[in-house]
Amino acid sequence: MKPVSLIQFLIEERRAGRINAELSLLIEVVARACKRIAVATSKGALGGVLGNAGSDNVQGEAQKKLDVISNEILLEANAWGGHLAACASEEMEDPQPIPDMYPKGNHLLLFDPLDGSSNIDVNISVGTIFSVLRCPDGVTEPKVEHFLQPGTQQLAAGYVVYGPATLLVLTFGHGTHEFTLDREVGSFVLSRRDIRIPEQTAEFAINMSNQRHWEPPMQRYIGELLAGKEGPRGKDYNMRWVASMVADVHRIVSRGGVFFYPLDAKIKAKGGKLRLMYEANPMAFIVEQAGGAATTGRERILELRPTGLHQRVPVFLGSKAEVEVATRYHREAEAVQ
Ligand code: P6P
Repeated sequence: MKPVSLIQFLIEERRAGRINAELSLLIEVVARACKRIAVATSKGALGGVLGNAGSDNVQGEAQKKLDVISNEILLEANAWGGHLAACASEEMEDPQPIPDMYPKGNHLLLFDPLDGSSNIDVNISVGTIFSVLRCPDGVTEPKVEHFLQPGTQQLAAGYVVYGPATLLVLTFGHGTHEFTLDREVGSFVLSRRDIRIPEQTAEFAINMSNQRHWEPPMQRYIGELLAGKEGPRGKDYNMRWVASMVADVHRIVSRGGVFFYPLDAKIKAKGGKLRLMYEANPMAFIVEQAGGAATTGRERILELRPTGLHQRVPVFLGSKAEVEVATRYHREAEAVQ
């Protein structure tokens, strides 16, 4: 069968009336920027891009050189296109307006330019996560409050995982689709259409070193998985933890599984570890469109009403049956409190 390029896919989606020309253009620009990020990350030590940038981001985390480079690549690529009103990034405190000399569009782009970047220096897969919202009508200088829309309002969400292959996974709300970068041609080619995450799984991803800090329902749930065949679940489970959300989520999108970053005593005050607007919401949209589920352990992530651009939330996502069990345990525990 003739390969379908990302451009052809986007034209098909436009013809089907599922996206408009401006959104289609925006996705093309983001994908092109991510190809440049893929080149930068693949240079390793030869590119002089490893190690820390010597600065901290808004989260107070040490920025890697590639965090800053990736952020700049995405900002630069999207400045002149005419399809954006503003950008927001994990690496920047406030939204970045489109420079006055360029035309503005009706979309808001949020991104984590290089998620999992602590893995860069040890050559483990990292990724870019992005989310697209509509800019409210009549707003020409978007402020933080214009970005604070629930995840159900997303027009598109995607990630690019920079691994052995560079893959783009994308949804417009009509299924989740995967594109593989053909490095010789330099274009993304459709490699999986309408991905389905198996409802059942025997593989979970969580940072076990935090176990002593988890709330009781998480202790109960993970304890049951670890009990395996002899335990109440009656089967053995396997565990993976890459500590790069894009890599862990892509494994789940590819073959099923569940990913947890629960609240724990250490991070309770901050609301969680992962960020709602440019990590949890886009990943939840992608996972739900592939037949999976995504909750905070108590409520559906996509229905949360955001209160801050860099707000953190607990994340339970992946194979529906397991997310539902873990969420039920948390809701039951809450009900008896
Ligand atoms: P931990 C990377 O820093 C990140 O934001 C996600 O990509 C990843 O899932 C998580 O944090 C890893 O957290 O506790 O293992 O360092």
